[in-house]
Amino acid sequence: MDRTAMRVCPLCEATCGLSITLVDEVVTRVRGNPDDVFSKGYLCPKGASLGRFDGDPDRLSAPLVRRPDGGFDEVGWAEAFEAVERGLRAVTERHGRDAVAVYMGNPVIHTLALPLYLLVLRERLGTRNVYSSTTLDTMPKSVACGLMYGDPLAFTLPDIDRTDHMLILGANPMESNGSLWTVADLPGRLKALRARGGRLVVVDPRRTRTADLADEHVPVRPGTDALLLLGIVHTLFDEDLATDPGAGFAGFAELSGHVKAFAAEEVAEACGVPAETIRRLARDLAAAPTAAVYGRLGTCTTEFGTLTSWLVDVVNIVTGNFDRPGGVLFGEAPHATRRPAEPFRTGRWHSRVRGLPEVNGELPTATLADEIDTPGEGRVRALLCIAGNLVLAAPQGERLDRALPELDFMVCVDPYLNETTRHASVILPPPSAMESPHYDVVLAGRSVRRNARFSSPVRALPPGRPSEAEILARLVLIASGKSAAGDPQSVDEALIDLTLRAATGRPDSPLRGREPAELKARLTGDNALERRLDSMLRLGAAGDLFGVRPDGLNLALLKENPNGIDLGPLRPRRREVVMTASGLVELCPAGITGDLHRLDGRMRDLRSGELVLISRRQLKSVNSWSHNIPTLSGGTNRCTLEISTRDAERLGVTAGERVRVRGRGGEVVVPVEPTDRLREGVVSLPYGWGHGREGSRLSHAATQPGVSMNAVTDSTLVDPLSGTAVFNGVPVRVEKVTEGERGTESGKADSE
Ligand SMILES: Nc1nc2c(c(=O)[nH]1)N[C@H]1C(S)=C(S)[C@@H](COP(=O)(O)OP(=O)(O)OC[C@H]3O[C@@H](n4cnc5c(=O)[nH]c(N)nc54)[C@H](O)[C@@H]3O)O[C@H]1N2
Ligand SMILES: Nc1nc2c(c(=O)[nH]1)N[C@H]1C(S)=C(S)[C@@H](COP(=O)(O)OP(=O)(O)OC[C@H]3O[C@@H](n4cnc5c(=O)[nH]c(N)nc54)[C@H](O)[C@@H]3O)O[C@H]1N2
Ligand code: SF4
Ligand SMILES: [Mo]
Repeated sequence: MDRTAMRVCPLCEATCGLSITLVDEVVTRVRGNPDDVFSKGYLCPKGASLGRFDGDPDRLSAPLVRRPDGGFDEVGWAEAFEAVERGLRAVTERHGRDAVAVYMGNPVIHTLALPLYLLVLRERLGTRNVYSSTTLDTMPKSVACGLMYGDPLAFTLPDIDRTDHMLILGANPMESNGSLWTVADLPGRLKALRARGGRLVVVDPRRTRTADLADEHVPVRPGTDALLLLGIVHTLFDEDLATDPGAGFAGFAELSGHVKAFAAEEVAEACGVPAETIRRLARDLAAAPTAAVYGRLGTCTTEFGTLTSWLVDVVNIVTGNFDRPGGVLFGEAPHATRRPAEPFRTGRWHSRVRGLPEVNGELPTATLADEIDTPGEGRVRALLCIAGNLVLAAPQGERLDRALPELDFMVCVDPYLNETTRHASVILPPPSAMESPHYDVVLAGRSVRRNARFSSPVRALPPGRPSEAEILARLVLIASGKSAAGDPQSVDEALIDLTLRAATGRPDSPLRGREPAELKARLTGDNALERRLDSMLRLGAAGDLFGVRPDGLNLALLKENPNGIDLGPLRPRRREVVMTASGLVELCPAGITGDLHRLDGRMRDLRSGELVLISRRQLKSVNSWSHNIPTLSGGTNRCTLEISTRDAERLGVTAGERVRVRGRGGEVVVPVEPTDRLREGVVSLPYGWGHGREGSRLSHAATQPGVSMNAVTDSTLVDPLSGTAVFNGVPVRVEKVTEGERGTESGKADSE
């Protein structure tokens, strides 16, 4: 029987609404849903292949438990949870709670269940060893927002539909579809900006597809954007173009002092960008009626990630484009409630081996291998890896590949037996996205338009198969010292009670004095998780407050509107958002400006002639876990080292010939692809390859394994303020592989 269902795509941050056709419960077709209030029919090749992800025969359908001889047995769910309970308990009893580490990967933000349970899971585990892909990605921006606005999650989003001028640094939204910025059809919206006479400028060492679309492409030297932005701020002051943001802001006068040493003429050589260009970029920003500056991975995952993220918003502020339509605006999730103000600070504890500071309750993933393979008191003995592929994603992943087998116990919540999960003691596979309800708990707050969309499961769960929510709830039970066989819904029930008691108890609450039990009885949803979502929606910024605001949101209303509900454009709301100790936007937090001397030192010490490696993302890849989907691999989606034509000539290599790329973390052998898209001195590898490892079960990916970029990266290189790994601007040596040497693509890690 044919039927069609609506579901929001879980594959990237654009959150496109999809229309999914099923024949006899098999997904046969995926199209953009033209009636979706947010994405209006847009989809990309990955979304169109969602049915292939769903039907991938390599997806695990039952839990796997490691046998003493090293192989895996398929077991029943009860048995798998018992194994987890035993394994984790043995480690905490012998070594204490900090001996259990948890790592949370990128797909967390693309599910409903994971963000809603991970906070409690972390709390119940009671460990300081919390790691996530955030320190491989967005943490510099969080530190900047935490120190400037008091909230590490108060991200500023370019108002793409209303701006006159966009300056993009280190992002390639034409292929990534945007990040820390939920915008469906970003390619179309960037084109619309140009069509209405707006200007697009892209700063990137590589001429990307986004740069192709731009009015101007500035091929900066990798890792020097902070200098370029300082040159811009200096110009704004120097040419009297900087706008004092006035009341509500601290540090404007101080700012001009901090940028003194960074005149465009001073930074030009280090950035590889002429001073006149830097000055013009500043003048253009100041002259535009509205403008928005945006930086992403190429600015975050560099040695100066936090400084750069800070400067992006500094430029937005001093050009008068902060918190205003056409400039940058804070996101606003409909379910969000204002969080209690406690001053943001980092370094409340430090990592054992390298002494790196905690940020937002997490330690840097770049130091997880140290914590596992360095003997001594406090060593990590067990790992819960949830939706993460550490071996391919973390810097110097090959060292983790060697360290993970040293653990006493490792649990993975993951649909695949892949490069990382092959080291697990137990793998708990979540069901397909098609069998999971969806609401974008995290991404709704990063969306360019306020909207609320709920997707019911497209297809029912197979009998006996636990939802991802149930898997997580049972892990929470185990972490709470209870039996995994207990009632998983009790976890949600307890959280609902807590929320409702708080909401009815606060003196300023519109629900003050109401009975929590009465409110609880009004919640709807097919299970406890859905009822918990209903409570969040009702109490949130756009909620119905259990009838106090009758036109507000609740889950039942979202279910009646499968195309979603649009709540309008973003609005200026600095006064609601900012919760620094001073109550002001801090333009010059000491925790950030204190790092300027390090940058100043680097500016004077840039070695030219050294090749540096940057990462690239491919339109048809989803990080490390989509290469098993035949429709998304092959063609242009290959693992090659891009190198500038001049550098290729110098090394005497031509297209397809193999080179050895050697970094501090190790080396790989990979075919080259000479291109005029790259700045001289820069080479680029795609991230997420390196499949075909013994013990993994990714049959198609193994036919085109590629090499892992993170076999080359260096885990000791981090942005010290946020602990974020450096994936862009990694020093490497490249040499032609001589005849007679093994010519196959391969990765090898240095033995340390
Ligand atoms: N060299 C280099 N390294 C990088 C980057 C780079 O640009 N260059 N980028 C970094 C960035 S931005 C990120 S976000 C990280 C990503 O780091 P990770 O999140 O660790 O890696 P992913 O490749 O996204 O792997 C996701 C894992 O989740 C599983 N998965 C998929 N869907 C689900 C689901 O619904 N539930 C569960 N439980 N599991 C699921 C997949 O099978 C896979 O094992 O990598 C970082 N690493
Ligand atoms: N198709 C596809 N889409 C994705 C993903 C995917 O794997 N595939 N992954 C998702 C994830 S997890 C994320 S975090 C986002 C990332 O989203 P983006 O940040 O938009 O994606 P990237 O391709 O990593 O873009 C980084 C850009 O920075 C450039 N760059 C490198 N070094 C520097 C530098 O020093 N300075 C400057 N100015 N530029 C530099 C690179 O050339 C590259 O073009 O994409 C998401 N969307
Ligand atoms: S752009 Fe992102 S959300 Fe939209 S269809 Fe493609 S992968 Fe899915
Ligand atoms: Mo990411």
